[in-house]
Amino acid sequence: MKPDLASLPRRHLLAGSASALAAAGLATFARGAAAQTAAAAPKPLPPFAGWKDAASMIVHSGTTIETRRSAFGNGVITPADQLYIRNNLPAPDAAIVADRNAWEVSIAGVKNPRTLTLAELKTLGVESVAMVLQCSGNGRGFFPSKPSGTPWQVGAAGCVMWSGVPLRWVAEALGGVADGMKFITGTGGEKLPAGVDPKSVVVERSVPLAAMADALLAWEMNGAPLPLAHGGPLRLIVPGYTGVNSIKYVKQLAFTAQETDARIMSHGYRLSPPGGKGDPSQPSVQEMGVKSWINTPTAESGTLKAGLVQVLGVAFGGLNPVAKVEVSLDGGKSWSVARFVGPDLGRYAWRQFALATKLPAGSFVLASRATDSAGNVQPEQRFENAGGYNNNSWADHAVKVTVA
Ligand SMILES: Nc1nc2c(c(=O)[nH]1)N[C@H]1C(S)=C(S)[C@@H](COP(=O)(O)O)O[C@H]1N2
Ligand SMILES: [Mo]
Repeated sequence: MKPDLASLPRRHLLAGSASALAAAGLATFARGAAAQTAAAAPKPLPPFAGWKDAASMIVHSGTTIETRRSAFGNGVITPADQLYIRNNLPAPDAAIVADRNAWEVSIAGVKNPRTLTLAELKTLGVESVAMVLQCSGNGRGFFPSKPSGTPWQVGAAGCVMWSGVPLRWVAEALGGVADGMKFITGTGGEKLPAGVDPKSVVVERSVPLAAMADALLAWEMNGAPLPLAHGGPLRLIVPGYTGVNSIKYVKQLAFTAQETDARIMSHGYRLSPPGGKGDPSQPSVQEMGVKSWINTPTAESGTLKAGLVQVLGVAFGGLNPVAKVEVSLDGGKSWSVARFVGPDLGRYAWRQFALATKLPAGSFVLASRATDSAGNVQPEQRFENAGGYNNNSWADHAVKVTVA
């Protein structure tokens, strides 16, 4: 059946931004969207991210900006101007992207350690990988315990096409990884505040050496030079791992025998029990788990018109490709397999999914549940932890909609 345009819910016909809706005089829609913002009056974008599409973003702070749930489109790749930003430290001065090719990264823990410019890196080769970049705390906003940290909903994530040189080619060009090295340790190029122990603030993370298989030193994002806000001129990309491991403005890349003792590694991003504090004895937040969520319709969609509805969302598996997505229209009592939409950009990318259904008048709790290729199923409940990390609960990501 070909849908009749006149019978389609209005969200298909209008830009979904609060400002566009307000301009169109649809106050009820705009109120729903405004309720999603952290504060009553939306905060402006900070200057270094002023080029973002303001209507698509929720500005939590000058260094934490998320994509609105209603702003995710149906193409696989998240446009740069809608991608979230998370900075632990103020971003470096824009001067570092004035002469990109002159950026230097020191490579250590190889047989022939040395410093390479971006121009030199570019001579070693190029590859592209589509990867979900997701903050470890994405979904923290759904923890009833209200852990400290940004209360991200779904939008501290995006699917990005990164281009750069595979890390293994860089290592090979420098004689190979030195003996006994077990980790890849990347260091961010921010200027550190004076008068504090650098280890307490530096953005420096270690991932297991196995992550080298698909890691890149990337200078392009979605086919354009990497913006400063996303780590330009050069960024370490670690597919399948949470965002914190993809070090922006990377100035040192070291193969190391131990994990870094930087605080962001030793105490930050640890799965500690509720009420506790992170310490090195607890598991580190590293590989991403299987996860999905619905982006259309959502609570922001307002009252839907009874009839044909397309339930749309995204699903990914972390280190494994996503194999299946099921959608429930009754809060998880029964499930139907959704269809994948668009091209498969590989195991680290997300898949868009769609389930066409007809909804009668009433209230519905829509949920999605993904399964990866290894058979891991997105859990109903979040794993409780003090930091509010790794929330892949399908129940937390369910949406209530009203149909009239
Ligand atoms: N140098 C550096 N790299 C960094 C960070 C940072 O503050 N500095 N933040 C990390 C975190 S916590 C996340 S979630 C991602 C965010 O990437 P984005 O801002 O490009 O979305 O970058 C990671 N890499
Ligand atoms: Mo993050």
